[in-house]
Amino acid sequence: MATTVAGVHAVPKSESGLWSWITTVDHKRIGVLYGVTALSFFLGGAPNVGWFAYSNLTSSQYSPGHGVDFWAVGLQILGIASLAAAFNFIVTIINLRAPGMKLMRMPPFVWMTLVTSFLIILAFPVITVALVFLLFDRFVGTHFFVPSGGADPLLWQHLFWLFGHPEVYILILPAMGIVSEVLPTFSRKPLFGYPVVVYSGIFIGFMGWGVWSHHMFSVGLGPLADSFFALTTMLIAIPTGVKIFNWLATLWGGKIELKTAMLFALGFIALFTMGGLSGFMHASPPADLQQTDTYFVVAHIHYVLFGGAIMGVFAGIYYWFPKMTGKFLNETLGKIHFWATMISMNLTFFPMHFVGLLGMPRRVYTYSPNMGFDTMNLLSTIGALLLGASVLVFVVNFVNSIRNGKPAGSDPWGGGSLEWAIPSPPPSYNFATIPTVRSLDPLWHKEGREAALAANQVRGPIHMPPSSYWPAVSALGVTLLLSGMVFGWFVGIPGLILMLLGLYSWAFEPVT
Ligand SMILES: [Cu+2]
Repeated sequence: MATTVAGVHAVPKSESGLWSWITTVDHKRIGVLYGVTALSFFLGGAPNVGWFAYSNLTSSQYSPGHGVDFWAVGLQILGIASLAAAFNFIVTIINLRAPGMKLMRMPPFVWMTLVTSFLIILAFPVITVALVFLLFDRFVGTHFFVPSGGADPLLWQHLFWLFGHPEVYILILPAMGIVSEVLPTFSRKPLFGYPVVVYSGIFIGFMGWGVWSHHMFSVGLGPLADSFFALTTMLIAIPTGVKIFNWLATLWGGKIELKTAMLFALGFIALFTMGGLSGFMHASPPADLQQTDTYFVVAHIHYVLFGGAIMGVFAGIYYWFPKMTGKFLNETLGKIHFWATMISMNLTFFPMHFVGLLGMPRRVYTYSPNMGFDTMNLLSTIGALLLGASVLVFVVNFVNSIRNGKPAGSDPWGGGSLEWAIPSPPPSYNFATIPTVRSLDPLWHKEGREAALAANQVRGPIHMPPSSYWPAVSALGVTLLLSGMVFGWFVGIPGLILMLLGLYSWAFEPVT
C-alpha cells in the first residue's frame, strides 16, 4: 500500500507482487475478519448489541451464546491489522521519503494518512483495553462492567467513545486528504492555503481526543463536563470550516473540469458540510438531549460518513483507478453513478432530520401509524433501495473497466504529484531511480517535471524485497489463535504454531 501513496516511494519489505499486496493491505484483512465476525451468524448468534455495544447488554447474562465473543475477538484481530498498517505508514512516511520531499512538500493525502495513522495507534489500544475487560468478564467472571459487582457501566461508554470519536476522524481525514488532491487537479490550481489545510488536519487529529463525551450528554455527567465537551466540540468545527473554505477557494477562478472524480469531490464538500452543520447542532447539550436516540442523529452520521467518507473514497477510486490499472473507468457510467448516489443519498437521509425532530426513535424496527413518520419514512426506504442500486452501477463499471476500459496513459488528468510521472499501472519499484523533489506539486513545475520524468528512464539500485506468502500465514495464525478463545484450544494451538512459523519464516526470509 505504501508504494502507491503519492510521492512516498519506498518499497518496504514484502510489498511487491500481487500476493503480498493481498496479504499486507489492511482491507483484505478486514475481509478475513469480516468472515470471522459473520461466522457468528452460523455458530452462536449475531452480536445483537448495537454498534457501540453498551454494557451491560454485552454481559453473559443478557448476551448468552458466542455472538458477542465473536464480535469482541474479531475487533481485536482488526485492531492488530490496523496497528500493523498504521505503524507501516508512519515508518514509511517519516523515514523513506525521496530526497527533498520535506514534510511540507508532501501531498495532502499522505499528510492525512500520517495523522490518521497516529490516531489509529493511539485510539485502538483504548478499545483493546475495553474489549479485554469485556472478554475477562465473559470468560473469567470478572466484574469490570457488572453493576452488581460494584462496577460502573459508564466505564464502557467512556472507553468506547474515547476510541469511537477519534475513529470518526480515522474515517474522515483520509477522505479529506483525497479531496485535497482531486480538487486542485480538476481546477488546474494548486491547493489554496496548503499549510493551513495540513495544520487544520493535524489540529483536528489533536482535538479529536477532547470531545468524546459529546456522545454521552444524556448520561447526566453534570454541567461542568457537559459545558467542557460542548465547547471543545464547537471548537473542532473551526479547523473543519477552515478546510471547507480552503477547498472552495481552490475552486475559485479555477479551470474546472467536471470529471466523475471531481463530481464526487464536490459532492463530498456539499454533503459533509451539511453533516457538519447538524453535528454542530448537537454540540449543544440541551439540543442534543432532544435529538439523541432519534433519527436526527442517524441523518447526521450518514451525512458525515456516507456524504463525507464514502463520497471521498469514490472520488479517490475514480481519480486513481487509471493509475492503479492503466485503464479509465467509464465516465458516462461514472456520472450516472454520481447523480444516482447524490439524489438517492439525500432522498434517504434528508427526511430523517425531520422525522428525527418529530421524535422517531432509533433501533426500533416498526412504528405505530399516525405518528407523522409514514410518508417521510417511505421516502427514506425508496431512497435506500435506489442508493443500493446506484452502487451496482459502480460495480458494473468497475468490473467492466478492469477488463475493457479505455487505456489511460501515465498522466490522464495532468496531476501535480509524483505518481503521475510513472507508468500506469506502476512498476513495483515505482521510479526507476528516486527523483529529487524541489517543490510542492513537482510535476507542475518545469524542472520538477523534467527531473521526475528523467528519473523514470534509468534503472538505479533500488532494493526490492521478494514477494512472500509468510505475511498471509502469520495473519491466518493470529486469526486462528484469537478464534481459539471462542472455539477452544484445538483451534488456538494450531493458530499459535502457524503465527510463530509465519513470523519466523518471514523474518528470516532470504533477501534477493
Ligand atoms: Cu464524536
